[in-house]
Amino acid sequence: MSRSRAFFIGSLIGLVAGCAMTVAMLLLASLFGVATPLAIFGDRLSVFIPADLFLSLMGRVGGYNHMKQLGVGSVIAGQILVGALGGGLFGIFRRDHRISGAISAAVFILLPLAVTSAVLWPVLGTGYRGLPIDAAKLVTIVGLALAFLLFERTIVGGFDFVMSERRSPDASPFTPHIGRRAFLFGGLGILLSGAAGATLLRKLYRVATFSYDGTQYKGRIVQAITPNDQFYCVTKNVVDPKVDSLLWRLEISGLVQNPRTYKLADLKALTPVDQETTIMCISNGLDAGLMSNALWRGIPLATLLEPAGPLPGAAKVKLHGVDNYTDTFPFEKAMDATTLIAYEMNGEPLPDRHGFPARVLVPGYFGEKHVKWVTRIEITDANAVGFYEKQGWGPDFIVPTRSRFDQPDHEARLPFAAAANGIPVKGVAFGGDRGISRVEVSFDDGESWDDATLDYPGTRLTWSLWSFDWRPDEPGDYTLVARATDGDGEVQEWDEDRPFKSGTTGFHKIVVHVAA
Ligand SMILES: Nc1nc2c(c(=O)[nH]1)N[C@H]1C(S)=C(S)[C@@H](COP(=O)(O)O)O[C@H]1N2
Ligand SMILES: [Mo]
Repeated sequence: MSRSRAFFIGSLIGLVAGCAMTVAMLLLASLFGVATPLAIFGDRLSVFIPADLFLSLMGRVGGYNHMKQLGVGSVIAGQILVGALGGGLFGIFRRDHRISGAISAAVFILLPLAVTSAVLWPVLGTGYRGLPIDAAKLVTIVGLALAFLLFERTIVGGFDFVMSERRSPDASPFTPHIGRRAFLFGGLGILLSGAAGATLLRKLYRVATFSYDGTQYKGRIVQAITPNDQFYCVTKNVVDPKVDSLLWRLEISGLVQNPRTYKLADLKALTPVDQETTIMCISNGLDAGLMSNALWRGIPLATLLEPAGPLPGAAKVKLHGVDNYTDTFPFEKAMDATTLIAYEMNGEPLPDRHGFPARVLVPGYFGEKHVKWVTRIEITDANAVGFYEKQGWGPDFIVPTRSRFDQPDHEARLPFAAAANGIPVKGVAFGGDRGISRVEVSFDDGESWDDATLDYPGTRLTWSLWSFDWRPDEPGDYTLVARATDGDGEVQEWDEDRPFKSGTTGFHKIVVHVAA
């Protein structure tokens, strides 16, 4: 058999093996929530992509959801391609050499296991059923080993099948028989794994985050408390964790005298606090709805940190989600009475997509810091950085004061006749953990201002809902601007020097046409 033919047949077998391995990974993910390279390779990679490039890539592929799909698709294509290449090289080698089981196991199981584990090391402790990080790490490695074992067995078995049963012992290995068998193996293998893979992918697609990642809450529907199923949602994941609360633990570790692990029941046995808190994503545009408010129940983080006995040098806390998401904030903020581990949202257990069984709430900071599915709180020195921080978001994560119109719509046309009865103008204003003391509205692009009514003043930790009964004197095109003042008396402003990576500042403006 020629080298090129050996390579070709080997690639075909490798292709089948790569497909089989991918199916195994999909099966592990969908049945047991095991982390596989399909999901975590993207996590590992994305921290190396600077925020600006990340945003421009995202724009080019048509949004975060498309980028995630592209990511998973590329990993699948990549690993099948590498499989085919490995099979091809194996084919050339096998043409002239006998290959023992030990060698094929070393090359096709141990080597890829070592390389993959090393490359993915920081994200191996991911588990979508909520296993503690160290256990999840072990499970991920076992999952990888199983997938590579299947790959190796398929390659070895494939070659045995294709090369077996030669008609006569001294017939040239060039027989058309090998070609037929290779064709049969390849065709059937790709068909079967393709069908299984497609079924599993469809199943995973249905539970994937594509349908809800980026959900906004804005406009006329806005109420003081956002219903759980309308609460804005942002996740880095393709498939979000669905945590089994019996497997789940919360670890307090790092620079502490007494590391401790809590079960959900332990947390619920502590005295809870109820706290209304508004959260907003750092990427929320001035007119956008990546902001919501809920009544949360949980326990102050300090009640867990104090008994742990923080050691000198404790400067930050680093939070880890079961999805390998991480973020940090100052230790001092962690000890603030309003920083909570929340397990209820508007009187119900946290919905899965909002972090069941527990998430952190750290009022005043952007949504990034409110880690969902939190499983480890590590007390660290000042150098620790989180997932989005590595991408270059920040350095400032404190929410600047802002306000938004929810009514009327931008570019709305309203009859002047109706204006006599008043045109309702409504919106929200948010001042991080400083509250809102005043909202003003301008109808002449900021020349003059009128005080709006705070219909729902909220608390220092929440947004305020405001309104104004607008009675324009004459028809015309009006530019409306809103401006909030926070609870400390600081007026909302446009900070020219603030990098977009620290969240945008400025004023929401809408144009309204009052027609004669
Ligand atoms: N574990 C984990 N926590 C996370 C995220 C995530 O992807 N994984 N996303 C963060 C981001 S970017 C935001 S804006 C908020 C959104 O919280 P919500 O979906 O409950 O509104 O969660 C933060 N916490
Ligand atoms: Mo976010």
